[in-house]
Amino acid sequence: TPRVFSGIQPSGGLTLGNYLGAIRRFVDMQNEGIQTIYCMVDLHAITVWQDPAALRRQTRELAAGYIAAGLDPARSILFNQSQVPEHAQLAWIFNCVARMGWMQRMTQWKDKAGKNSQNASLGLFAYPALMAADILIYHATHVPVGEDQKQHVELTRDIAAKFNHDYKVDFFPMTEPVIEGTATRVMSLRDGSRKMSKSDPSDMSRINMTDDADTISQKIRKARTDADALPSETDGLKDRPEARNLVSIYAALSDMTMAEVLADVGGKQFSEFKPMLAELAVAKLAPISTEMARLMQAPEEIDAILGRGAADARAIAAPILEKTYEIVGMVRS
Ligand code: AQP
Repeated sequence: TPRVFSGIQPSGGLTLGNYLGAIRRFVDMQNEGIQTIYCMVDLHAITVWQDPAALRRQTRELAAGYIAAGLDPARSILFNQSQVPEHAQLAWIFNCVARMGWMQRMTQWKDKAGKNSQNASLGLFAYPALMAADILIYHATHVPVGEDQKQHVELTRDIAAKFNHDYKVDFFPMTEPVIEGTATRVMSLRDGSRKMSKSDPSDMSRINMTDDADTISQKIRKARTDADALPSETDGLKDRPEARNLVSIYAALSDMTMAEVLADVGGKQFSEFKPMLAELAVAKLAPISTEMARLMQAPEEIDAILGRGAADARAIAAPILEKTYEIVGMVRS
């Protein structure tokens, strides 16, 4: 039976990239009636320094974002990772299964550690092993993610396969990434070669789910573009990453294909298209940010939802961890 797991780091506010690349798929899968488990991965967030008060607020805000975007705590299990200790426990075993060379090849590690990798945390290096544990502690079969996380889901399969091989079992499943939609890789508004990211130092590079209408409009107006008019077919977006990005955001928000959007707006200048995009973005995002703000008024209710979610998650995770320990040869008494 299919079981879906995914998570987002509470390492900042939610961006339009997280929404279009991940959360919208989370909601679709919940609404298809599949068992869905969605996490705020706070243990992952601290692989780079987080101010404790900010981490708490961002975790609750991420939960509010999930719910405001359509996740229903009665139908999806919602919780923060650190309340289910089985994630970290399985991650240790996977640290002993995964190889240093596998981790060194990860593009996220290379991007985030940068040139000064001797100064990066050990946790940042081991990030993908914890992610594999997040997924496999539920025997999840499908993981909805943005394009940037594809490599980590493939590594999860490598870890599962090596574990199964080393212990001569058929225990962990080969999880499939689910990368769907027209905006699986939303790019920075300031640089069409970088993905939109919640930790980008420039706030103008991203649209936050909590931005007000004026801020959204201003960011889109100032978004970097080339000087040409929009093409009328998708072929014309080749070598125009900024134009492609804005068209794909428009397509995703309006539930159209890029070709359909270009059939409508081909020939227009950005001075005309940007206000259309701003209006659409405000119309789609304002109800979510309003609901997020309302939910944030009652943080104790959010915490109660996460507590119940964690209990439900542990009910699935604990027996899988016990079985794993037994396979590995740990004495239980
Ligand atoms: N720009 C993006 N376009 C499409 N999908 C995206 N995702 C992130 N950015 C984009 C997807 O959102 C989910 C959660 O990501 P994450 O927070 O766990 O880690 P991340 O990919 O590192 O996201 P950020 O926003 O860039 O956070 P920081 O800056 O803290 O690293 C994933 O499914 C991801 O694919």
